[in-house]
Amino acid sequence: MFKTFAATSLFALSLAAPAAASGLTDNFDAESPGSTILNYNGFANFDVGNGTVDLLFDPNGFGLACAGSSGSCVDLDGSTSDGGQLTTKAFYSFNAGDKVTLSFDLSGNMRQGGDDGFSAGFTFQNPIDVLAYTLGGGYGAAGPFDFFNTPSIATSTTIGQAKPFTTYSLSFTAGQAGALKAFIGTSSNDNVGPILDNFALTIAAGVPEPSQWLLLILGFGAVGATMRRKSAAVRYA
Ligand SMILES: [Ca+2]
Ligand SMILES: [Ca+2]
Ligand SMILES: [Ca+2]
Repeated sequence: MFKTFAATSLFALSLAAPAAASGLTDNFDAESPGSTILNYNGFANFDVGNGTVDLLFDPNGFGLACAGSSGSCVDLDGSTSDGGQLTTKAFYSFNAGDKVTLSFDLSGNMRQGGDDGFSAGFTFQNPIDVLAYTLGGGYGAAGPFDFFNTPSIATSTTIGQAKPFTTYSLSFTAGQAGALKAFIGTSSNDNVGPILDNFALTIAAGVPEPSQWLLLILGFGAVGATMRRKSAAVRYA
């Protein structure tokens, strides 16, 4: 019996072992290099939904800059008076305790029409507990906040029309294993939206807190107790 319990514990521990960081980084520079394409929908790593977006190459005829004043970037409000949203094509897996971070560079629209709303966050394949949800960078510091059994989490705010490229970040610790897609979109509907560059989704193995280890150990104990009961039932049947 003890051997079985020890083997179960080792198996569970191996599942909890740190894994290499995963995720997606995309600076959009490989999207049709050299081209500015209105209502672009050929992204390697993103689906476009809720409206349209424009691919911008720097330099372009509109005088719009990408981050670093070179390469390509995205006007989140395309040219159909219906601002769009980029969502990762793939689901990205995470384990319980992993730290998930989404960061991106965003500038104001640099044209007219005033400030623009934008929303960024995550949708989950199945609802999970989101722990220590924290905002940083251009959002200002906020959090940590916990959300339980949630199918998605997002933060919506506005960006000033003339605000230069600023790095925004959202992060949380996963309460359970699962998979997610990350997204960012705008509520701007005048063809003149915030400009996105340097999207980065990072999933890094977390170091369990002492309280989490206690739960893990109690979990193993429960598994052992269940197995002992089962074997006793077999023994006396
Ligand atoms: Ca770029
Ligand atoms: Ca546009
Ligand atoms: Ca706008």
